[in-house]
Amino acid sequence: MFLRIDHIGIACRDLEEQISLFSDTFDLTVVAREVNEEQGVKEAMLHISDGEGGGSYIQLLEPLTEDSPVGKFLAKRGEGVHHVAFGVQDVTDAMGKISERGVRLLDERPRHGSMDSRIAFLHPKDVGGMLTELVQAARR
Ligand code: V0V
Ligand code: CO
Repeated sequence: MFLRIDHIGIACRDLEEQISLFSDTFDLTVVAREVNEEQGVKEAMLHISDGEGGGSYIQLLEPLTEDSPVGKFLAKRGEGVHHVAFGVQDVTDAMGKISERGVRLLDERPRHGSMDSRIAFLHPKDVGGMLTELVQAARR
């Protein structure tokens, strides 16, 4: 079902500071930046490699508000890994299959994600405590 790891999402308090840390330490390049109001984040994608159906990235996330998903996560757990996102061929298809297997979807339909992807989240309590995202990358 999964093509690759699309990205690891990392919650941070200061996006610019974290971009400097990751790009300087690991020689990574920022390939996209976006404010996603629906998800309550300001984010940056740092490219790692290219794979089947799309690339792999580190996604750095700064919350827009304290009561957004990343804002609440920072208050509860502090900075660190927030979610793991898997690349899929067809996000609607994957959502259907996964939900039939008893995992709760946090989204009823795909949402807009980074770099024009289509995304959906799975409940962390049903996936071993890991907030899981499905990503259908935009066609290149
Ligand atoms: C919360 N929990 C987590 C978690 N966030 N567990 C693992 N990883 C996380 N990131 C746990 C939390 O500790 C609670 O467990 C339980 O889930 C319920 O959490 P809560 O604090 O009561 O509830 P909320 O209101 O914080 O909601 C948590 C969920 C929410 C996961 C439902 O954050 C959500 O809907 N997330 C999906 C959207 C999202 O995260 N967007 C930002 C990334 P205990 O304490 O009861 O045991 S946007 C993005 O990635 C984009 C745009 C992209 O990739 O393109
Ligand atoms: Co993400």
